[in-house]
Amino acid sequence: MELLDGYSGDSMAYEIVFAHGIWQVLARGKNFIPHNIGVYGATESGKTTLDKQFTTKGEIRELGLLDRTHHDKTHLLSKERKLPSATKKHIKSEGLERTIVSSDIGGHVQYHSMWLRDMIKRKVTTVVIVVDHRHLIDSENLANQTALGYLVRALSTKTIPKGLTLRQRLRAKKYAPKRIILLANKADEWLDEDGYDLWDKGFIARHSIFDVFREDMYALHEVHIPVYIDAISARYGWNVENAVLQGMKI
Ligand SMILES: Nc1nc2c(ncn2[C@@H]2O[C@H](COP(=O)(O)OP(=O)(O)OP(=O)(O)O)[C@@H](O)[C@H]2O)c(=O)[nH]1
Ligand SMILES: [Mg+2]
Repeated sequence: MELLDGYSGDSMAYEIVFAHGIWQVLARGKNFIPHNIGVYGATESGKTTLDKQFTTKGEIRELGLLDRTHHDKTHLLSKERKLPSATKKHIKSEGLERTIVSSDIGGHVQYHSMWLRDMIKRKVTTVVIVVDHRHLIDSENLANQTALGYLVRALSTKTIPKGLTLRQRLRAKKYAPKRIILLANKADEWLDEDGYDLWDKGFIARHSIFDVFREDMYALHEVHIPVYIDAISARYGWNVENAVLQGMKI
């Protein structure tokens, strides 16, 4: 049957299928464009465990004292530390997928300025901050708040860390990540049934684990950086890829 001048129904259907195929290849191709993400947080919050989970899915062995992440000085007399190289990982969940590029930096206080250097050098667009529940166990343990507070102050005041080239310093003045994803890790330890109900309904941000971070989250909104909040268990691979992929949508 002739539908339009020179077009048979068959050839039109063929072209639609062909165009759809190309569209699908292009759409899927976008998922393989590398996104620079930066993963930061206090020591022992679970950043290396998360890095391992991104790399090879499944239960990650318990990491001990010798597994804490440390960085050598650039040379003997220097105060500066060598940044580790970033690696590519492909993450997928519920029809979403992305290729992310991240490095694993330690959380001890002496490494905090490396977070900024890493962010600016690699032009990180998504900052993932990993916290855990230590402040719920001991309200005097402020390590999570110190880590988030450091980043929030640095981003609000456009702090320029040492160890950047002139070009990177100029870039640093305009730099801001597009979004922050705040992940409360070790959910297998602190998320009870009521907490799970909150999470299931999409209201995990109301959980008391996030209360100590609220002022800092509002400060980020003031400088127009949106914050996505979620709970994960990096060790057991619960909600890890989904949380990051959902966070990357804001
Ligand atoms: N229960 C539980 N433990 C976890 C989870 N994620 C990490 N851990 C444990 O938390 C401890 C710290 O994990 P790491 O991944 O080494 O922490 P880190 O943030 O890399 O620490 P630094 O390298 O010092 O910055 C280890 O004993 C991990 O096994 C989790 O989801 N659940
Ligand atoms: Mg580590």
